[in-house]
Amino acid sequence: MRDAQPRATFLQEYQPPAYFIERTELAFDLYEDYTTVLANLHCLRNADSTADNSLFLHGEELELQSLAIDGRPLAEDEYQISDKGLLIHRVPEQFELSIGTRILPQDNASLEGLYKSNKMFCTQCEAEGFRKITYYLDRPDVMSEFTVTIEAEQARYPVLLSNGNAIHEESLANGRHRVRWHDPHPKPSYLFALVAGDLHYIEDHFHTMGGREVCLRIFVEAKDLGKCQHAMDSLKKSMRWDEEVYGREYDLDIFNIVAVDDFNMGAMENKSLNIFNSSCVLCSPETTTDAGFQTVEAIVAHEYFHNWSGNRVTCRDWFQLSLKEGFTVFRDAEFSADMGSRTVKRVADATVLRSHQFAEDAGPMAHPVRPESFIEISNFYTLTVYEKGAEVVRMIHTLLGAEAFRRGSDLYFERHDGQAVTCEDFVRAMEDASGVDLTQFRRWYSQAGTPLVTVRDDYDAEAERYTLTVTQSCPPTPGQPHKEPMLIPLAMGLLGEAGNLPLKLAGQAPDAETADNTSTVLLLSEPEQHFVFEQVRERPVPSLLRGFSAPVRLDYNYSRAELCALMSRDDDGFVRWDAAQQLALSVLDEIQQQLTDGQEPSVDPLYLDACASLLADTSLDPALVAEMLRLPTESYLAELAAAEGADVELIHRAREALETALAQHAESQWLDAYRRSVVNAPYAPVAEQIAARSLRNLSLYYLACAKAQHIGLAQAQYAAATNMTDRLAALRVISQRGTQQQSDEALDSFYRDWQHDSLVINQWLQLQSAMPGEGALARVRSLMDHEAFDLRNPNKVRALVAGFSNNNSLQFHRPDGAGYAFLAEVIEQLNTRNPQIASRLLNPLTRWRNYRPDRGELMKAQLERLAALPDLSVDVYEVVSKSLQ
Ligand code: 0A1
Ligand code: ZN
Repeated sequence: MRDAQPRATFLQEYQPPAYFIERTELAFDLYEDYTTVLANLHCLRNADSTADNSLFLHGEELELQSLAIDGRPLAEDEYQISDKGLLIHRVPEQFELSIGTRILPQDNASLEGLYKSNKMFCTQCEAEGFRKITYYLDRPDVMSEFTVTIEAEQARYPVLLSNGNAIHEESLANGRHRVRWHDPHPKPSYLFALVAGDLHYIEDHFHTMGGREVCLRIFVEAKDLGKCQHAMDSLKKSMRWDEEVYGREYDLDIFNIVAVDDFNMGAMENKSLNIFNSSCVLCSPETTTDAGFQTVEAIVAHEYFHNWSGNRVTCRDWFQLSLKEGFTVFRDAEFSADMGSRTVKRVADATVLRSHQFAEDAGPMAHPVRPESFIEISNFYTLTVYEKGAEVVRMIHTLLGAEAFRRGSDLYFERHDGQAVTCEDFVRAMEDASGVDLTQFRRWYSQAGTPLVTVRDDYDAEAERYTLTVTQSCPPTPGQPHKEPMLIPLAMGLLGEAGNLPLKLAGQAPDAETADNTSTVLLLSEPEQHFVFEQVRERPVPSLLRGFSAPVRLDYNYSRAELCALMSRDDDGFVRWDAAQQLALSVLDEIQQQLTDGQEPSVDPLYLDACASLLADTSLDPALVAEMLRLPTESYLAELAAAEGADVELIHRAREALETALAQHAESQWLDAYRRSVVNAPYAPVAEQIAARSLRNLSLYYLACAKAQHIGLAQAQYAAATNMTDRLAALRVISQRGTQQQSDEALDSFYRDWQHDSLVINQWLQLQSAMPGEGALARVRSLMDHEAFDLRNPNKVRALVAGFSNNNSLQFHRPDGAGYAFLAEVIEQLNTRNPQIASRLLNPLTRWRNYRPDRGELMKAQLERLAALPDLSVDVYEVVSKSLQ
């Protein structure tokens, strides 16, 4: 057990800084066994502060070598050092503070601060990593103009980068060289970046709308130069899109991206020097799947968009994280929707939200989009802050309409350029620009939990009146036992026999904006409300939560026939997909009941026929068809069953039964879809091709479920594949559905072909982590000893370990608890080395209350074992202790 319990930080305790740092001059001397950092900080007392004249600077794992104010070295009794930082007892109103520190980046496995990845030096400072570089006011509301000098051995580190513009370069006599960078835009320390290495780059240019010529470079290791083009194309598209849709122009003459292999997250928006996890920037058709191409495009865009939503206007404190992340995720989602298929993107986002964010909202780590307290901020880079935060911005967009939303965004950037602000400032700008009152809406920022919207209806045939009764509630979450009603935009329509019906809401003029008047947005603000539609000539099927207009659970008692109607005929793509999902869930429920009663499962032919005709309908978008026919995952089904205690075996058996029935019932349609969706053109990551491959590869999977002999199709596809999407899809089918021998042969041959490419091998690891059968855990354990695995590399840990615990439900939840023990072992190994990754791995164990007591207790036992570790990191402590409360 830890000696002292880590303390929480509270939003309510926010105090403005007592000092500002107007200018920051840093000098780095990089060596193989240590690095020295000399910081000259030009400090100024904050005239508004009532604090005393002491100065506390954050600092961790630093060796102080010198300390002076205005050139005068401080005596030992003038300051005090702790494991959290440096306290100087008395400082003047305005002064230059010089601090010399020594750090050990080569030993830094936490990947926060300055560290080494392969042979290069790089940094990660968000959220609180800068304090591992030097003593500093490491908080986002202290913004400073940075000048950075980097000195290193020229042969090993020919490229030396930091933020802004290079203003000086010189070779030194001793084989070393020096480069100085200046960033004219004041920024908080979390946006500082430094890179030193033997890097190569591709270069391009962008003409901004204001006539500026920007030099764009992507820096990578020499072997990866051929994999940068898609990221460069994505960057240029993002820059243009931000100009066209938000009127935002880039503000420097250079924009650099660097790829590093060891990185805790996807990428980081450091001013003009974005650092990327190599998995989120490198791609080529031979090595990267369609999903990989889409990820690169989305993350390049996300980081670029942060230049305005995050950097020019940043966060006052870390409780406001969603100010930049929610808004930026909304921006990148809209960008992706514009670049590809809007409906498919919406379905993908809704799936993540429902299967993972709703679970977070219902679990022990539940927190509002703007949390009120945290122990370790790294634990709050969550789906709630990012994805639900984006949904909150999307709802503002829906409530205001596109034009007023854009006025709000313009006002926000104009009012707050160069400032560190709050979510409240964002909402106020939206209100001021639109005149829409968002008072009640603000609860989305402060209340945790997923609202439940229940809809009941009544049709009066004689009066041709259709009434919807809508109630809302929100379950209690830790620290929030009681919730107030939210303002929820519920987009909807009514489906009749011949299509969607025109809407006439009692007491309201027809909606002028929708030409055909078949869609509207109901505003839910009360615990219960009635909406009356008039001149409804037939009993309609309500088409609810169109476009997933709010991050809520929806409850309406659809019959299966009604779901089939929505699935095949509704105007809204999202509702069609959702109906298919609801139908599958209802059929799965029935199968579970049959299995529980000891019966042979029999699948409702209504469902099977609906799927078969969907598959046969060539007028539909194949990507949407594929998404509609993909069954919910076992972990999502377990979340849904949480209230009664999920039974993993039952869920697995039911899902397998449905998969087999669907495969066999529609075998000829699957075969037909497989044959007709072949792409003959050269590979391109464009919506049309991606859609075809998606349906084709799903068909291949179902065919293999239908009959063992169809493995031959997968083997043929594997042998003939010219891109990684088709190759990996075939390998997945062979490894999951083939015989042991077929599977071993294919996996071995894949390894032989791709062992030189670490990112490809990560996909191979991930695929194996999800392989079925009782040997799964032993396979994962032995892969941890494989030459291709490296515990220091977060991508490999995610692929193999998180891949197993998240995607291999049945084997992770083995009855003997060995899956849980394995995960806890890995967490223990990473606890002190890389606390952020250790803490993220805990996620599946935090759900222990969702399972039957036999499994739940075994999961809990592992959390208790971790809680008792002597050197528990703050990151792991927070998640473990909250999970056990
Ligand atoms: N701001 C980055 C995400 C990020 C957060 C923390 C990191 O290290 C702990 C790294 C990156 C983004 O939203 O892309
Ligand atoms: Zn971000």
